[in-house]
Amino acid sequence: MTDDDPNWWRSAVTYQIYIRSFADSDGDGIGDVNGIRSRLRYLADLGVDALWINPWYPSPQADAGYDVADYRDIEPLFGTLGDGRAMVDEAHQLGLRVLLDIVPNHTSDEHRWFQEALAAEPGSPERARYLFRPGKGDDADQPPNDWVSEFGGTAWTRIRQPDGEWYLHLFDAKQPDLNWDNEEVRSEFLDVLRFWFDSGVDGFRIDVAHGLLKAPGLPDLGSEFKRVEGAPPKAGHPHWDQPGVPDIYRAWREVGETYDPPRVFVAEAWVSSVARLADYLGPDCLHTAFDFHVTRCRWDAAQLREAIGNSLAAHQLVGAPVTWVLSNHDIDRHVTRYGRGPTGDPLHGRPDEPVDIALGTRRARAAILLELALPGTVYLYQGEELGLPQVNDIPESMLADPVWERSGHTRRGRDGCRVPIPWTTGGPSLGFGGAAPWLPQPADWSQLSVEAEEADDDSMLHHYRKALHLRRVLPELRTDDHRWLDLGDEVIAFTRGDRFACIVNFGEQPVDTPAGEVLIASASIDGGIPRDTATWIDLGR
Ligand code: TEU
Repeated sequence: MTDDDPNWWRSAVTYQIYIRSFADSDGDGIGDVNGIRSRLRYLADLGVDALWINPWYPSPQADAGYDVADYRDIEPLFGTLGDGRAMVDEAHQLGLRVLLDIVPNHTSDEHRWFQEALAAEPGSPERARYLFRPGKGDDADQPPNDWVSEFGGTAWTRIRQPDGEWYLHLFDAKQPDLNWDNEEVRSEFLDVLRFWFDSGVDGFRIDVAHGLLKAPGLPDLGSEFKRVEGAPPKAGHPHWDQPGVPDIYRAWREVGETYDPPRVFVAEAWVSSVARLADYLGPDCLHTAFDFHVTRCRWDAAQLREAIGNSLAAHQLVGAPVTWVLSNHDIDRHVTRYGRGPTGDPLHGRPDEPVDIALGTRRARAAILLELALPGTVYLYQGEELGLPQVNDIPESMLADPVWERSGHTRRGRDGCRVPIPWTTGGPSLGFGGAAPWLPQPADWSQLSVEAEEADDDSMLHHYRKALHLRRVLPELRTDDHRWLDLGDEVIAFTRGDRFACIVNFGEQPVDTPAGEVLIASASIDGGIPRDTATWIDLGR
């Protein structure tokens, strides 16, 4: 590894690899570990510090690998443990850290534990690893409570065994929730962490980190906590962000700290406020947690300024860096989000909603400069460096996200942000590998391919590379220092240290460019900084 700084995670830029869709080495239409290995040089050249790889464990793939059947191996579709170890070593040689994705809220129904639970009696230790309950009603044929699956429908499924118990699944029926009040579950996951840490993995992204504990007695949601599409869960929710969840991670941190260098964590926690998020963070708990409050903002100066300010303040109280994210594999790509109108679910649009892609792309170029200039750590989602938009016209017969079926075909799900990466301008899968990728790529993605963007100095790819390399060499961007500049309501502006300024104009009126050296701009700033444009200036003081 090139850099021994134990605080690397405080300002790192991490690139999210959605393994199914990144690079396919064996031509079966699904990305794999050796595909990642073949593109490590590209990632190092891009200028990122670390990689986060979505789940690669053996899995029936009912939810693209978030249904784990064995936490200590690699899915044969993706490769072997040997391939995984080689990938981690090769990444390290290029100075890239590697985070895996751990899925503690639920297993696959094909996990050995769930199979043992089905074979065992109600009340047995095998059933106690999950959340089995008798049904309601005279025939026990009603679900035990009114909880709903994130993907649609009830969160309970009745088993076919004669005892007819029901089990809880906050996601797909093939993802039974574990019982985190059970000591065996807790110690098993500590052991899984050690398994991967021992093989050199640098840390974990924690899936559904806010979901592990459920309120005692599993009370109904009622009207108060009824699920609202696109809204964060309210405080006091019976199965999200229960008190006691952060304590689970204190034990995880202790395990991470026994390694040299210490291993790190980032939580995926959808909670009611950034203050609640901060509860998961600190020197004896998790290092970082994605800040989805800012992700949820529209391209609006007031909304963004307020959310950024709240995040910085809440994280400062616990001494943790903010973790900024524009896109991931669960939400619509931000080129598309920022090209939509000002109403509707900010993260998941309707597929027929009008989108101005040119506008969204212009804003995305500005957004990355805003994000990379803030104090904290940043996650990029594969393909955002190419400016890929959401794909809204995948044929229904090809939709693979369980959301499509579980919602009774009312929500198309998340496949539109998971379409395989275009690497080349030609070839059957634009260089992804093989003839038929698992999701079809739009024909015009040839122009958004790595090859096409390499050849165009003004491309999104060159813009990202330039910004990432600048971020590396500007020491003030690795400090906590951040001061707002007041350039009017329609402008977000701040300094870092004595001479660095970031200015983003959201308003119609161009903003005067301050005296100094322009380090980078998201569009031409001759004649002032126009609307939807960001720039970094060295004020030279
Ligand atoms: O997502 C968890 C989760 O809560 C999301 O469903 C979230 O509510 C939604 O995407 C907000 O738009 C994680 C993974 O990232 C996702 O891919 C998995 O499907 C899910 O967990 C189950 O493991």
